[in-house]
Amino acid sequence: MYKLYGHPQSEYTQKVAMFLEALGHCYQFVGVDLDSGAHLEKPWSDKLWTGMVPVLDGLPGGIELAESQSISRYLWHAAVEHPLYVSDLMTRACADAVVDFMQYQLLLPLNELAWFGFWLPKRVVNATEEQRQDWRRSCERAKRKCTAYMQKAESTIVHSPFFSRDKMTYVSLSIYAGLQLYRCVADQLPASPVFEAFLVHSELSLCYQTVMSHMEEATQS
Ligand SMILES: N[C@@H](CCC(=O)N[C@@H](CS)C(=O)NCC(=O)O)C(=O)O
Repeated sequence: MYKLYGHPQSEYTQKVAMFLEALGHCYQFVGVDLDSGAHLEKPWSDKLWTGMVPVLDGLPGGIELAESQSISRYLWHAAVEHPLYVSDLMTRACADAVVDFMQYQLLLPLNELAWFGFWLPKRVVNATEEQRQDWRRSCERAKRKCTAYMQKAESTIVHSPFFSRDKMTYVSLSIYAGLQLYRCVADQLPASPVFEAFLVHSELSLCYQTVMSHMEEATQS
């Protein structure tokens, strides 16, 4: 059985959990406490060589695989019998290009905006004015980047032959969890009917809810 080391609020962990769920794998979720910094020290540091979650354990050869993109790709490529599987190398590369564009161009500033414009102000209630100014500057920078990439990302989603509104695909599964960040900061960005429609996709949202409750239950017990 697979073991997924991660954090329920980490969109990278959520993405891998969605792949495991959608592909019908049994897996045990192991919560890693990122807030205390324990993940950067032994024994966690031996397992999490990037210093980050997620990591998937239980792979052939005893490999513990890090990096959510690599894990998702591995699971996708290994799912030979599953309808999500695509054997053609060029088709895979084109789907990966869409996923990589979303991951590295849009989701990084979106993540930054969610962090400085949503999570930090909510969590750190007694922040100094100087800190708040720093956060605002980071938000402005991230907002400019997000706005520049959002239109491209929207047309990438809508026009990609690898994306479908009605069923799960490698592309839609790869970006769904990351785009949840948009929900947190939608009021700070141009309205995006494309992202909003995408986020109500019923199969994906059901899968998302299932993995979230699985991870939260495992974290509490
Ligand atoms: N490129 C990595 C990014 C993973 C990542 O940023 N994980 C965050 C949680 S969302 C983490 O573990 N942060 C801990 C830290 O930076 O100390 C991936 O795709 O897996």
